[in-house]
Amino acid sequence: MKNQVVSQELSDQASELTLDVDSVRNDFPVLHQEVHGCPLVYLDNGASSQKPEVVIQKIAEYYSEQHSNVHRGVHTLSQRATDLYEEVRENVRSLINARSTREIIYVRGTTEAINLVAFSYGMKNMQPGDEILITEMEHHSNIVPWQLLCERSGATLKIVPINDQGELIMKSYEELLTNQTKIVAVTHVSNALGTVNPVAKITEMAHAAGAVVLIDGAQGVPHKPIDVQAIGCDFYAFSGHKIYGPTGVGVLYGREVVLEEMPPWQGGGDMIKQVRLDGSEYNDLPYKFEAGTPNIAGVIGLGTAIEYVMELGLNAINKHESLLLDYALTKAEQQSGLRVIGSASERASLLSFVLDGVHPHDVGTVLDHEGVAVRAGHHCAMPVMEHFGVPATVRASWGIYNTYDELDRLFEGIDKVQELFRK
Ligand code: C6P
Repeated sequence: MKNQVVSQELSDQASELTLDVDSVRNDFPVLHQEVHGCPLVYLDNGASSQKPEVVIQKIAEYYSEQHSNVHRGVHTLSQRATDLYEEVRENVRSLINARSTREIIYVRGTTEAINLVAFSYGMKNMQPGDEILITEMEHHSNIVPWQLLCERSGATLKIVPINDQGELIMKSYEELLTNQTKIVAVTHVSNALGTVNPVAKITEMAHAAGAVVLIDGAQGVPHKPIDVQAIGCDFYAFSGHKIYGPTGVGVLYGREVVLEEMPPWQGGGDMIKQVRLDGSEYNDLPYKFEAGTPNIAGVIGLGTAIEYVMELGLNAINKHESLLLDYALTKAEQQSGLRVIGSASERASLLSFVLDGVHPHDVGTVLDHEGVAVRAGHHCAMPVMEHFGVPATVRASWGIYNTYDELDRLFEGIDKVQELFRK
């Protein structure tokens, strides 16, 4: 009997770690098309992932049958829309293991989430002499809002450098972290290098120095289980469109005690309890930070996307994508004239590279003619490009529906590029 129980547990674990990729692919209509006469290989998931039929249908159903504004009407449709919209907060809470749905704020995406923190928390708490610590591997969305905050508050921006593997230099982090540091903002996973940062350790050290911590989770949430309580961070930001949900919607998680002390960022409908001409009383969390008519359809679509990935299992997704990473790295090593940019010991599901003598944009264009979609450019991470002395890289980034065969197609495409530019 005991053996039976043990083997059931093992088989549960095994099934949790297996993705039925063929079946997943069938869920995504956009994948089944040709580009330039070749079957599409979509390897630009870091920029935005594709949407499963259930998400597309949910949004169509919402607009066909349930649409109205939320929190504003006593009529049936408004109540239905409000219920659907509010139920998603629980999906998000459970996805990232927040304590309460009061800690889940709907925003337009990661960029808006970071700006909200910079201008609400930042403008209230930052003064000349205070410091904000970010890293050299940040996306522009986690650089520019802090630069703007520094300009407006007189605070100073400090940068934790990276090494040539594309890892944070933790010794420098330790040295730069002082009692003047008030905010630490760091990416969970680098979109340009794939580096996975030790965010729990970073948070623990920042808290010991008295700073609050924002984690940019844009490239974290789609690829691995996230537990904001285990990380201990004060804020965690992510975008719906990278986790198989719609564009124009995202989430800011904030610790309730921190959010409570923050002033509203934008004013308007829904974020108030009482408005008088001589002053207003603000709404409770999370509505205090949700001014105006929100992206209702987007939130509802995001809820379905979250159900979809949670059903597949984030551990299974992570395992699948790690196997593809191992495969891609082995192929990259065998490809002469290819230099991988970033070789951190902990990496997520992307390969950033340059080819000798060929501009990344040309690589991207030739690959597109082979039906392979990758991103070529600075990936909104110009300081990373500067560190590695390249103007741009080619980035192949994969997700739940990508296969070994597709990585083969990528490398066949790279062979073609090299042949073409050798002549
Ligand atoms: N990176 C990429 O191709 P938005 O645009 O708000 O959804 O996400 C911004 C953002 C913030 N942080 C990181 C680490 C990101 O990767 C992104 C988006 C895309 O890499 C588009 S530039």
